[in-house]
Amino acid sequence: MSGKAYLSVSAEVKAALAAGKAVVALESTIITHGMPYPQNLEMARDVEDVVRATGAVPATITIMDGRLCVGVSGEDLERLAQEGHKAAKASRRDVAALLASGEMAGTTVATTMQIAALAGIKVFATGGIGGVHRGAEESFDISADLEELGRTPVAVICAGAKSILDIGKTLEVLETNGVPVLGFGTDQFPAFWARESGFGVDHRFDDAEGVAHMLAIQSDLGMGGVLIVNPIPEADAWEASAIEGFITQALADAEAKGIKGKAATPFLLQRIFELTGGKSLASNIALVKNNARVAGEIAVALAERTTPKQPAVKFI
Ligand code: PSU
Ligand code: MN
Repeated sequence: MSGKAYLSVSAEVKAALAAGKAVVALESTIITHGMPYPQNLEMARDVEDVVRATGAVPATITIMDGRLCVGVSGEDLERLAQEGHKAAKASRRDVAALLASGEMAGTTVATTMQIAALAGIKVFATGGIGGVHRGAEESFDISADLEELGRTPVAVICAGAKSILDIGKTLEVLETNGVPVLGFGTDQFPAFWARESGFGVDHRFDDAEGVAHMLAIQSDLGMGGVLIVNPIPEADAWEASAIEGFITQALADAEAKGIKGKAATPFLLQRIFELTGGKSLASNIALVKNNARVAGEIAVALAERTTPKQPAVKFI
């Protein structure tokens, strides 16, 4: 039996994949652990609409009822959003155990990539990736997202990484894992709420067609994932210095409470939400939508490269 036996792909996503149409995978840890209810549900629905507006089909990915779900119904999305932190947070190591128990889970970037690849989806939009945590030289806390990007052939569109992480070390590990980092209309690696981090990207692309061309070559070479970083829209961005104080405070609170491991990222996100009086959430939602739009455009450009619009001429 192959891993595909555990997939439940929605009729809409199945039809789009069979026809070679554009599909964009969306993760669900951002729903369960990244934002509070009901904003998480509203965000999940809006992001699907943004993908549709580009002509691509959204495929929200989750683990539920012992299945790897690709494309979830409105009802299931509601269940997941309401469950919030009570749902599991599924990293790569958790997948088999969660399929065995039937527990509901939000899938992280790593796990969403794994499931997307199994379903044949090549493009995935999220908010920010996990990375190397500050102080990782002591804690060894490096997100499984970085390893997955090295091995799984899915393009991930994000707004960079939060500066709750050590961005310099995160970029070093991405390089070690052979992950190309493409700036979408930028030379800078963005820091999630801030458009700039002081670190550069490996290569810059200014349009979706250019990215699709690169992705097609990456795929021909049989290589792994690609990270495409898309800065938060200017209107919703923060100055790095304005958010740094909240980040330092959140990190100090995590340390004082002894929060570690898989609880670290959700705790820090929640704490920054509280410290900014909820303002960080509005920016977070804006950047996810912006990534969904760019991912949709890239998926459409990729589908146009690989699927001829006219049926091929037959020689008789
Ligand atoms: N960063 C965010 N928001 C998120 C996450 C990261 O700004 O919701 C989630 C993503 O699902 C990511 C995961 O894959 O946290 C990383 O968790 P960890 O650091 O435990 O690997
Ligand atoms: Mn971790």
